[in-house]
Amino acid sequence: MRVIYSEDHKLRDARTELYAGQLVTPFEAPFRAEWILTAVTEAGFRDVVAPDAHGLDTARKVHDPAYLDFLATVWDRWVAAGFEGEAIANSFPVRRTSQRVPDNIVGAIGHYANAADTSITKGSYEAAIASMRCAVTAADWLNAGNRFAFALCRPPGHHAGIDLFGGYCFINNAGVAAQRLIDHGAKKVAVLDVDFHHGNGTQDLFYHRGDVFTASLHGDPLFAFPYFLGHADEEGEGEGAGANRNYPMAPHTPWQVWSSALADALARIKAFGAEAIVVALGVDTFECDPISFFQLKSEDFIRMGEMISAAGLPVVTCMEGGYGVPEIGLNVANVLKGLEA
Ligand code: SP5
Ligand code: ZN
Repeated sequence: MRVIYSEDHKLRDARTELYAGQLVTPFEAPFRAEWILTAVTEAGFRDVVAPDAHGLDTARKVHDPAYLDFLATVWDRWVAAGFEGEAIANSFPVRRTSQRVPDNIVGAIGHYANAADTSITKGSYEAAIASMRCAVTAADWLNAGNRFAFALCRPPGHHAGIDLFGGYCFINNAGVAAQRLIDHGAKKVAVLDVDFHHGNGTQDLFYHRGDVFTASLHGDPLFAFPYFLGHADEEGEGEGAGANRNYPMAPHTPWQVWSSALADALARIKAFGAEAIVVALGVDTFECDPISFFQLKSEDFIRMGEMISAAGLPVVTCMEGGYGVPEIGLNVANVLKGLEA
C-alpha cells in the first residue's frame, strides 16, 4: 500500500464554519490529516511519498474550467472587495432564478456554492490542489501496475460537483482519480463512496457517463447533509442510466445493515465490469463521529477493507470525512489493513 501525503494540506486552516447558527471552529481541520498519518504509519504503512506536481488537465475533464478559475481567484477577489472575514456564500441561485455567473464576488461565490458550511480562506485553493495531486499520484500508482494506493487527501472532495464547492470540498479528488484511470486506458471504473454523507459531487460529475459507476452509502438525505441529493431513485441518466446507485440509510444504522448495502454495491460494481475501484473513504460512519449518525465500530472498518478487497480489483482509496475523535486514525488504518489482508 503506497500512501501519498502532502504537508500542503495545512494551507487550509479555516477559522470559521457556519454551524447551528454560529461561526465555530471547523470540523474539517489540519489535525485530521496529522492523526490519520500518524496512525497509518504506526500501523506499518510506511511507504509514504509526496505527490507529483500535477497540473489541472485531469481535473478540467470532470470540473467546469470556469469553476476551477473561480477557485483560483476567489480569495483575492474577496480581499479586494474589502471584506475582512473568511469568504462565506450567503446568496444562492435557487429555484426559478438565473444561472448566469454574477460579476460581483458575493454573487459569484453563491453561484458556485452548494452549502454555506465551507468558508474559503487564503491557502484553501493551494491545499485543494495538493489534495488533488495526492489523488492523481495514487491513481498513477495503479496505472503503473500496483494494486493499492492510499491518497491521504485533505481537504476532502466528494461534495465538489462539476461547478460547485461545499461540504468542506473544492476539487473532487476521487472523481479526478477515476478520470485518471480512464485516461490511462481503463474502459470502466467505479467510485465507491463509503463516507457517511452522500457523494453528491461525485454523482454530479458522472451522472450522464457510462464509463464510471458511482455508488454511495450514506445517511438518508431526508435527515442528513447534503439533504438535496442521494435518494435511492437517482440511477443515472442518458449514457449513465443505471450507473449510479444510492444506499440511503436511517439514523443509528449498525454494521450488519450497512455491510449488506456494501455487499450489494460491490456486486453491482463487478457486474458493471469495473476494472478498478476508487474508494471515497470517510470514517464519519464511526459511532462516535460528532456530526453523523451511523454506528460502525473500529473493528468494522477492518471488515470493510476485506469486503472491498474481495472484489479482486485494484483499489485507490481517497480520504474524505471523519471528524473530531482520535479513532479516525485507527479506523482509516483498519480499512487499509483489511484491504491488504
Ligand atoms: C467530507 C464531509 O464529510 N463533509 C461533510 C460536510 C457536512 N457539513 C455540514 C455539517 C452539518 C452537520 N449537522 C449535523 C448535526 C449533528 N448534531
Ligand atoms: Zn462525510
